Amino acid sequence: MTTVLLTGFEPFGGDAVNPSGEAVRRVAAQWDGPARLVTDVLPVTFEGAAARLRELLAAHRPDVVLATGLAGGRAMVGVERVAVNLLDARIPDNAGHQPVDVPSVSGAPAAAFSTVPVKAVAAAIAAAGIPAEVSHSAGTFVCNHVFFTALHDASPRARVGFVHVPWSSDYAPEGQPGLPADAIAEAVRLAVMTSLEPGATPALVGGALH
Ligand code: PCA
Repeated sequence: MTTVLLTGFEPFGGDAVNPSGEAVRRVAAQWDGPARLVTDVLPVTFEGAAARLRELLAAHRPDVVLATGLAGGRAMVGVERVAVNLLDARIPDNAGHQPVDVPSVSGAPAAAFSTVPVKAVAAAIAAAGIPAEVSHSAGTFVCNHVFFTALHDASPRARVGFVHVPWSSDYAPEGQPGLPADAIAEAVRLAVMTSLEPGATPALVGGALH
């Protein structure tokens, strides 16, 4: 049977909740999809998150790995296209570590592309009425580290993707964009379902001018 590993993150940066972790819990509670779903909520620490991810990959040998995290300030769900081999932390992680300009995985290439069909995933989420886009930067913090680690360490036959979500409306700071928590969970569920479908990413017009 096909196995999906779906992860979110614990809160960080002073937030009370992390909508990615909440969404993963909701998807797990309601899951009736066509695959075995393994979920976990990762610590927002460079060392701890990567170590936990590697444990999960070894224990479950997933066919699809979809990691999710919060991108506070974004208005849309962002289906990340590329992970860079770089840690450059603007704030300390939850263990107080703040790596600056070091590789995510020493000796690995500079970057790696998502292996889920990113345009199909963004289109499926948008078709459900939830704002979504393909994003070309997952940042240089713990999310990008987990994404790069997953692409590097998962089985070569696995599909690996990362989805950044906005703050949930209930917890968005004053004046900041947010989406309802149920819409975020539905976006994550649709990302899993679309990643399970066979086929390459469709050549939909997209891209970014800047
Ligand atoms: N967002 C952070 C780390 C954890 C999370 O949810 C990031 O984008 O790197």
